[in-house]
Amino acid sequence: MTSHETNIAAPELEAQPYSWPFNGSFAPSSTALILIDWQVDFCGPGGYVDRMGYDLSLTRAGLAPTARVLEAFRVFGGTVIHTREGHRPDLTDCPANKLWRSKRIGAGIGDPGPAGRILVRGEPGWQIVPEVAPIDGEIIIDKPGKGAFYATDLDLILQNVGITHIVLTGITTDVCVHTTMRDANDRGYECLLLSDCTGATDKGNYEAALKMVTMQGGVFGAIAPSEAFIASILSTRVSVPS
Ligand code: C5J
Repeated sequence: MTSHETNIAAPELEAQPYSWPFNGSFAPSSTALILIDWQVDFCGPGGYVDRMGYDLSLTRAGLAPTARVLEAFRVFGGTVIHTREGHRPDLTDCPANKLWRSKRIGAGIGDPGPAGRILVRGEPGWQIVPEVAPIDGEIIIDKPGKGAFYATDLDLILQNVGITHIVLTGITTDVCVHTTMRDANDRGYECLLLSDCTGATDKGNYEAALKMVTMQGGVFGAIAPSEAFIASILSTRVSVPS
């Protein structure tokens, strides 16, 4: 007996404030795992978040659980999408107010730093950290803003692939993850945020961001620990005669 990949739908899992997904199951063919901005700039030494003086252990906290989810999800066979926040080297895609604010806090976008030019595409700080690096065939979305839909082809890709369910991980919970989740929810995607696979530059903001999702019966979707998600997708693994 050997194990084979299948397109068997995974069963609903325990989540807050409702068992996710609303329609009882989710299939590999229609589910995307989105890994938001796991870049050196947001969780590595010398990057943007580090330069702003925030505690990197908060944004790195979800990295190991996310690596486990990614491994299991690759076996499940769903669509994996990575995002990267960053700007063109000439900064023509960086709004003046975003640039001004970054300089004001001592981490100017485009300024040189230990991880190269801050938040600039192609620089060491802009790279995705090795623990969750993309592999061949996975989709990468480069975005100039906080939300992954703004000024990108993410929605077009999701529609073309036939995605209806989105599972989110990434950093930071209260900024790029929330903006993306809210936008995805408005577009009708059924969203789940994995609570231990995300982090913010402030613990209170992380907790509040999770709580916000669960208000009004799940105003943006649901949250669940990665353990419950992994158990659900691994339950689809069947042994069949080779
Ligand atoms: C921020 C992000 N926090 N990836 N970006 O500026 O959340």
